Amino acid sequence: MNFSEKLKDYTTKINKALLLAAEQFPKNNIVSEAMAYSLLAGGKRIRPVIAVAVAESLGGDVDEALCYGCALEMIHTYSLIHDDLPCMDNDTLRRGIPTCHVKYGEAYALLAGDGLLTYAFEYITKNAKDKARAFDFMAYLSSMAGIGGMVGGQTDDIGAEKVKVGIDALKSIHARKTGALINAAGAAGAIAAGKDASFAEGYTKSLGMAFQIKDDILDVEGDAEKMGKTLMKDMNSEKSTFVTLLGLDEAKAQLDAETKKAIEACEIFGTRKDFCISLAKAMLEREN
Ligand code: GRG
Repeated sequence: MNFSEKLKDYTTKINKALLLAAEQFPKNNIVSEAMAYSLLAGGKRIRPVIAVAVAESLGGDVDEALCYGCALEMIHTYSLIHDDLPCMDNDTLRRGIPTCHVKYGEAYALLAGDGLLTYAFEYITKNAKDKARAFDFMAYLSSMAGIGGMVGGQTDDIGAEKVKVGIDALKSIHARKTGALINAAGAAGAIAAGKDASFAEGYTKSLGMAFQIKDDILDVEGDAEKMGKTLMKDMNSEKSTFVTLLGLDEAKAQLDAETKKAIEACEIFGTRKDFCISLAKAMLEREN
């Protein structure tokens, strides 16, 4: 299979597993419906893809990585639902459809986020085969998703609104807000292959930074329809981004540099490094 076929194969498996998971949410419950609405709305599934790709590249248990990756996608989806709320970014479009609070109202959207965050851990405890490894993953995942990771990054991101922050502060914010869950994706694959949680961090830290720089570039240069969300929000709100701080050309140069670092880090995958290299290149060229 070439890269595109393999990527499609991975995303098909991930989407099937997420559909099965959503079918297990309690029936006749409006918040279950809102959780499934956002979880199954599409999205690139990049975090579970990294999880299964890292596991396979390390000769690990791909099904176990898929289980961890689906939990990660639930946490990612919760963060998007909460990020879109009126008290945060107040967005009306996500993954090409109305945001969760536009469709279900603010209170149910808040609960849908809470429900997905909690269900992620319930899902692992119900579906993981190796409880010791699952515990290690949940320990790492909770540290990456919480106040020391994504929530802390989001907190500092809010604090940095309307204030010009330096490039190091911006990188620190995004290493946590966006990068932490990408690290958790790498950890999912590494743990499913019997390695330490931090084994693939060299790869995922650069991948996460590249992902965020590209996101800032797409906010300026992207196609709103392909992105499935409103663009130019950061530019119009005078928020510090890689593009506002560095300019478009330097942001693109840093994107190239981080992608190169991610590719170099793929040596840890030995002879099975090709997919992870192609994934880093695909993220550089992505249009959504
Ligand atoms: C509310 C605790 C809390 C955290 C929110 C993830 C996040 C933190 C905010 C999202 C805002 C944002 C646009 C971040 C930039 C990078 C990013 C995470 C983009 C969205 O992820 P994709 O591109 O989305 O993987 P899809 O829809 O493809 O899954």
